[in-house]
Amino acid sequence: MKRVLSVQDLSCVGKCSLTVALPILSAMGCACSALPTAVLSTHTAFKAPHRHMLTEDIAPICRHWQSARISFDAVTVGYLADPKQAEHVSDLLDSLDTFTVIDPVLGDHGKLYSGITDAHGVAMKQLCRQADVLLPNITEAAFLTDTPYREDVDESYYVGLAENLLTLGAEQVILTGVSLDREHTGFLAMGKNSDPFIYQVPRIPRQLHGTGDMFCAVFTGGLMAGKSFADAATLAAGFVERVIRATEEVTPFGPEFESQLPWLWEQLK
Ligand code: PXL
Repeated sequence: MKRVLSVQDLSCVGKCSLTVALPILSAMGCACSALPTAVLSTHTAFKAPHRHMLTEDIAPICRHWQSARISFDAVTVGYLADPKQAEHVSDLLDSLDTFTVIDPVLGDHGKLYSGITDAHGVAMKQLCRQADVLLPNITEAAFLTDTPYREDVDESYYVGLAENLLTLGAEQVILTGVSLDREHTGFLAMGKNSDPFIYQVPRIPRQLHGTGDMFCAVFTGGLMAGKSFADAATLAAGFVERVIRATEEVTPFGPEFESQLPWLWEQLK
């Protein structure tokens, strides 16, 4: 069984981060281990959550894993609660030396999430060097590459973002939230040595939290199940589309992804 480590927050209420990575990766047949970067009473779409940072726990956890010779087939990194965490996670990635997917969680829809500072962005930029696959949305890509955030753009804007992201050091980039017209959305994938690949699905005009975290988990689970890079990414886009369709009510409690887990398992047969 493939073993995946998920490094991101545990938001007690509101589906995102670990509360989606754990069930999705389990449903895809992976053993998912967790390194919570912080415990939040809710994700940041609710007002003023209580936050308990686990910044000082990352290094001792990592030391114990080293002494116990614990290793993983892949690591995914998502929301970090303060800039200092990026340094500890960087050391962790060095010591694990395994396939790494980084979703540089900073913001969405042209705005940074509450609590995310410029210093945080700078620290995240440094960390991106260690990604085999970097998985930002457009807001994050624009922030990381000092590019103005724009909507209603053409393919060249997205390709420009991906090219600039690749100069940060990652091997491959998957840019999510790529829309070539108002009726579609999807992703653009590009590697240091590969041409851009754009995949579009019908756009359902609803803004739901946590769908980027779902994309990351499904993509990683797909790769672990032996799918190609492109197939894992299109599976992730298909899953997110199904989740949005299945969600009857848009609330901060999050998208109804649970009903789609059996479909995900079916896709791996
Ligand atoms: O889904 C990204 C995310 C992760 N973690 C926390 C968040 C968000 C988005 O709002 O608030 C705590």
